[in-house]
Amino acid sequence: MSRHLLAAAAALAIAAAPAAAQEWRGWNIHVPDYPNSKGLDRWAELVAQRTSNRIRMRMFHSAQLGQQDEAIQQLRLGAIDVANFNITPLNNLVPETQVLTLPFIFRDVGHSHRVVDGAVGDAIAREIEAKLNMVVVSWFDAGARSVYTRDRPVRTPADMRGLKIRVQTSDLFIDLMRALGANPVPLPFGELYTALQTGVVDGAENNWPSYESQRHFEHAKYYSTTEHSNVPEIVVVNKQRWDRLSAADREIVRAAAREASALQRQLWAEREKASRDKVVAAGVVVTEIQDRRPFAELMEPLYAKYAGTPNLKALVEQIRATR
Ligand code: BDP
Repeated sequence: MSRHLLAAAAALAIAAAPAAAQEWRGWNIHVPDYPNSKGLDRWAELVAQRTSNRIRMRMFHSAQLGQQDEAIQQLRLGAIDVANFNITPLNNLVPETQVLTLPFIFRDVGHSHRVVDGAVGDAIAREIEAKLNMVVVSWFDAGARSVYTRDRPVRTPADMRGLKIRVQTSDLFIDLMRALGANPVPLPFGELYTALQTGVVDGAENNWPSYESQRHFEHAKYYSTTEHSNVPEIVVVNKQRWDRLSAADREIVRAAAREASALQRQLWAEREKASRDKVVAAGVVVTEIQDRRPFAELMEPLYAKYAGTPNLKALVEQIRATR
């Protein structure tokens, strides 16, 4: 065979070979048995099956690849390929995400699903993609966030006065705590256990599963059901990774992410109850807030500050009109 023919044959062989297998790195903050971690594992499993292992996602749970703000940065740069996190840390970067974290914006869980799975979720996903170089492929649940404290229970906003309360990196959450009279302390999730233990903070706010799985209840045993915010979570893919996929592979990745999200939502509902039961059995004192109006009234000014532009106001109206 001539050299030319050999070269042509080699080129043909390369063209005919299946695309090289890819290994993606996935980030998540939670322990391996958390609903989100299990949802991500299912996603990886489905994608591997449906691409005959051409796309393998290796999920690193428990913040092994870094704390949340750093991980988001890594994802934007492409050092991490996929991730799941709640949208609060995007508030300062993509103002449209603020509307989903506003206090008491959702009527119930069903309402939040219809909003994020519908036109509002799509509009916010487009902004995230354009500004942050990541593609939203599905949404996970994170339930309602409530306040928990070390030394005494919170029954009314007056009980919050002067308390140092940990928040995520978000101006909206900083102002939310100030509106209640507390002193917000932005801290990474992974540092919170020690901060509660040593009294660097007096309390924090989160859903039942995070409160339980991070063992915060060991040092902050008063949980008050303020349920001030229902922050949805996103599942995202770095945009360069996404853009290099064929249309068929994109469909596989997206459809599998939606299926993973159905599983996560089911596991979430179960875990919320199980976590609550577990911490109550461990001696947590639950204060049921029957009337949330005094909290909601103090937070009302956040709507003007964080959803004051015509565009954000329209999103808030669209959320309220979603049935
Ligand atoms: C959890 C969210 C996670 C956040 C964490 C926090 O799932 O994305 O990082 O709260 O408060 O509920 O930092």
